[in-house]
Amino acid sequence: MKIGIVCYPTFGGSGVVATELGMALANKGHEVHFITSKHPVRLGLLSKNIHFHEVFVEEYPVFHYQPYELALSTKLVEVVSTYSLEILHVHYAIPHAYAAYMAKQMLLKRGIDVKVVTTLHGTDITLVGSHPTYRAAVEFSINNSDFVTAVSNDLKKDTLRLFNIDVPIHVIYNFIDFKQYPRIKDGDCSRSALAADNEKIITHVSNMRSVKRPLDVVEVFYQIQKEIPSKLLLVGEGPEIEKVEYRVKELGIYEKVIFLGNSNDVYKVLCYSDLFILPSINESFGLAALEAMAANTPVISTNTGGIPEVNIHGKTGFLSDLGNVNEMAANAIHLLKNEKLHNQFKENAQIQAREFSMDKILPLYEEAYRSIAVGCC
Ligand code: GMT
Repeated sequence: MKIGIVCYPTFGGSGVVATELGMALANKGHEVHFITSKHPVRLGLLSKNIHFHEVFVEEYPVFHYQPYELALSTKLVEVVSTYSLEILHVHYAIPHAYAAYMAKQMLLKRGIDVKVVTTLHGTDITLVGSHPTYRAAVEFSINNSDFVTAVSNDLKKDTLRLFNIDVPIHVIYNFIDFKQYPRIKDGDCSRSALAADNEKIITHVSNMRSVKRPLDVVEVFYQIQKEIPSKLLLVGEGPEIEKVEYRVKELGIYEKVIFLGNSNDVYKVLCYSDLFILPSINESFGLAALEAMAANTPVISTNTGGIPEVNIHGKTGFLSDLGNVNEMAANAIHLLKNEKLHNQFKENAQIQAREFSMDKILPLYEEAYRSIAVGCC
């Protein structure tokens, strides 16, 4: 099939999922066109089936805000008609689903019926989308998509609670490409560069926004390192990082915390890790936790949003109420001190992650595309 993918090209989970999905579809022989404001960070172009189209917004002094949606919908019209795309798969409702709707209407006037698939990722519903500033437009774009997916049952529930939705929402979980993980085992995992043999490595990966509660990560680690020699690896950049640095210095643990910034090699970092911490206020899914589990890393997390659909309490990690850093630390220490239990959790984590392997999830998207394609059924 010929598929257009629209997403945020940055390090956010929705962009990562969209990019991995597009690359996997291209590997299966589909023609995939990425239509984004910048080259997506995880996108490799080494496939004859992958095309990239940049959405360019002309700066003009009259505009207080540059009209990205207009530029995007114009670009969508151009790409769909030039390459005869059958499907536009937009990730993140704002403004992508809205721009796709506009493009669809313009294309219909030209006799072209492109089908729009909207995937809801979380913050587009729970944090931003339901705000009165955007609510009507988000609701309208969801209701006028040809196929709507949400990345967890919890996000589907939130969407139905926050909006008046009159179309079915199909849950298609996020996925992981296990082909990336064997590479680690081929001798790439030299943890000695980061920690001594007797030290445990605790990891947190996020965009360091307040919804991720990176300060809770520091509080949990502070308690862990008092009991167990350990290092904390922080991967990602974002607005909370300065506060995190300040707190780490204040607690006198600066030499035990390694700030790695943004990374494309998350899977390498995860192969060093003994434990992953995800104390978020909310996660529609928690892709970072899944990536950790795929690399045999148990997860200490909150029990919010869709996280319990991924991280299983007492099996692949432990879940606690939001902000209960004492319990999170106690669970982490319990696991790290008990080698047999820790090894069991590591194994369980990988087994559970395999439920979300790309081989299982990709056909669900292909099935969705086929079910709405023009001429289908
Ligand atoms: O979590 C973020 O800050 C980024 C955000 C995004 O849209 O890129 O992530 C959301 O989508 C991910 C991929 O589907 C999910 O794994 C994250 O849980 C979700 N984030 C939230 O719900 C806060």
